[in-house]
Amino acid sequence: MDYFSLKMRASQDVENVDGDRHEQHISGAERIVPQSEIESVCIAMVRRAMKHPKGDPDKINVKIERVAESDIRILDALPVTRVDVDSWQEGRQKAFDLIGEAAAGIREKLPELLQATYPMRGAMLYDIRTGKRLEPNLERGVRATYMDALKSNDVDARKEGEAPCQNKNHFNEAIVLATKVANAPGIVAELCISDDPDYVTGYVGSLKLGYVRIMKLKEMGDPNGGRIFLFDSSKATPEECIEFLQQKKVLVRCP
Ligand code: WAQ
Ligand code: MG
Repeated sequence: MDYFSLKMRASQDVENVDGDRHEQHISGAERIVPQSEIESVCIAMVRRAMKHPKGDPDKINVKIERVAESDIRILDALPVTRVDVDSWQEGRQKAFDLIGEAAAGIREKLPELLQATYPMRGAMLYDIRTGKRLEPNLERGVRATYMDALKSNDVDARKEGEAPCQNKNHFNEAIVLATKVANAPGIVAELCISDDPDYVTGYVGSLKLGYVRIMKLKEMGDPNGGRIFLFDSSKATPEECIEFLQQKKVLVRCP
């Protein structure tokens, strides 16, 4: 049976000080579902776009692509653990410590790298061997795409009468992304902090550590967040890694 990838992007037309108009991203979502679910998922995506707290969209794009089942890789979700902390400062120390174990010598560099991700829409891809950034576009970063939870559209996975995708579930979306990223060639660890001002929980992820939720990684109200994918160029080429992140179709089996 074939599947279909659905991707939604919503944007607003904004005018800058020079009078130039451009599209500003407000929301996005993606799914990989059987044919029978295309319509309902499409409706849920449009609904999500229309109700986004960042404002009303001027343009909504929904792209639907057939995906051969033989091109889909099924991965087990990273095992989840949770670290409670008293403050976001303590949370960051814990996160940096964990990543320091995964990649020697990186710990001191993390605060500065993290800062550099704040304006980016994608993730930083950082080579721990050379200390170089590997994103083809440094402003945008690398984006992981073509992934979903296996059967996340099951009726029992959502409330009665509520379509999936309507409201963002940070954890469900993050475990899928983190699992894909951890399995990418050459990736040794990921650090993630949401850019949503009222979502302060983040995580460190890797095949070794699993998905470690750190309950406070920033101050409530802080709009800054970002992702760092730590890569080891002695294990794979950047091209292989980026190809996997951007092209490989992945379904994540969640417990
Ligand atoms: N690929 C790469 N980077 C991305 C992607 C993607 N598909 N989507 C977002 N980013 C980057 C981007 O720079 C964002 O600013 C940053 O990550 C944060 O994204 O267990 O909500 O979507 O409860 O705000 C973690 C859940 C939620 C923790 C993370 O991230 C938990 C979250 P956001
Ligand atoms: Mg966000």
